[in-house]
Amino acid sequence: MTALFNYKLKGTDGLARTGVISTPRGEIRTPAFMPVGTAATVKAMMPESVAATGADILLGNTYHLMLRPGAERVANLGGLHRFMNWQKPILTDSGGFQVMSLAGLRKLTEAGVTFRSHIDGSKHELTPERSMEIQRLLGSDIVMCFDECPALPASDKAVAESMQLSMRWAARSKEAFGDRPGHALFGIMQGGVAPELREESAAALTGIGFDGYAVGGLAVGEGQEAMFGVLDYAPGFLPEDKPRYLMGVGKPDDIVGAVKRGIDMMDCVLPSRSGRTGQAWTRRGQVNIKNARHQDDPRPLDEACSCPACRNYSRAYLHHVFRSQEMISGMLLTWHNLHYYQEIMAGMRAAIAARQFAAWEAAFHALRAEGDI
Ligand code: PRF
Ligand code: ZN
Repeated sequence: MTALFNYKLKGTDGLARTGVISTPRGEIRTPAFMPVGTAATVKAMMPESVAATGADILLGNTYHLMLRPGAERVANLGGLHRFMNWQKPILTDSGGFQVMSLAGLRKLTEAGVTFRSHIDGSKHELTPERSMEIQRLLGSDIVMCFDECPALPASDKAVAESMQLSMRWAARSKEAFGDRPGHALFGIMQGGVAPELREESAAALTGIGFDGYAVGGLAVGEGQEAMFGVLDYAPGFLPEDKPRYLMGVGKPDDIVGAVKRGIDMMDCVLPSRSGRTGQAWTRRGQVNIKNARHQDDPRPLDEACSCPACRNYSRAYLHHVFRSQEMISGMLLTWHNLHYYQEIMAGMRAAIAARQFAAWEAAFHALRAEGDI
């Protein structure tokens, strides 16, 4: 009998991997990019449109949903999938990272973290146990351990102590999660840019045993070179037969570099957030639709893109609706950006399966080097 949740590695090319995660809510083709649906919506997108871009899974946030509308309320309304009308898998982040970046007046102890809501200043507590309970109430398919992530640069001592606290929280998360067939729990590696701390963290997590493993604590100010430096060795500390998730990454070239180094899953607000601020990501790099050079341009954003923004609208129109602050501006650019990100993922999956990743990567970089013309 195959487990309700499992990962099957289908092919490799160098360190890059392609595979499939099977869940009761459907399959996740890896490498996978997860659009961010923080507040039970991928902003400016209907769920069916998100699916049309090729996304197999969304990310939701414990922190935001516990504050508004509240996890118990979502549970009473039938869970997050039903609440937001997204029936495919959902991965939820555990809240600690968002508390540290968004909440006011934080207090961190061995037990967990108390904080004030960034929305109304009300007081709340998150612990590994409460985070597991919230993610269960939401009905999350992939639950993340409750962890802590220091901003970099930080002293070696601070990074080590924070990592060790996260490992104690990982053990408590596993205990509180219990046995939930069809639902997965992922551990989160910490340890900053120190190889020995990354190795210690990976050993602690694999000792506890998880359904998948995240690389946390990156893309927090260290820069791409340092991040790739960690990704040159960190995935190698993790089991080959489980998915590896790089949290909160990133730009298209970050994603390609991460997959090249053995990462299977990623999430980032960038394609959706920048779509709402007039930034488009294309095969030829970044395009700022605000720029006056687009105002008379009848061409699409990207002539090779099959998304609705590129099939049906000119750069001149996209420029006009951005300048006029029309809602359709964020809708079209978000759709395009998410479509482009999913095209990158599909391209990498096919290239890895065909053992053509190096050629695919060279073409990816060559077109970007030409720039937007
Ligand atoms: N931990 C958790 N969520 C995260 C991160 C982390 O380290 C990051 C770091 N890039 C983004 N989101 N739980
Ligand atoms: Zn497009």
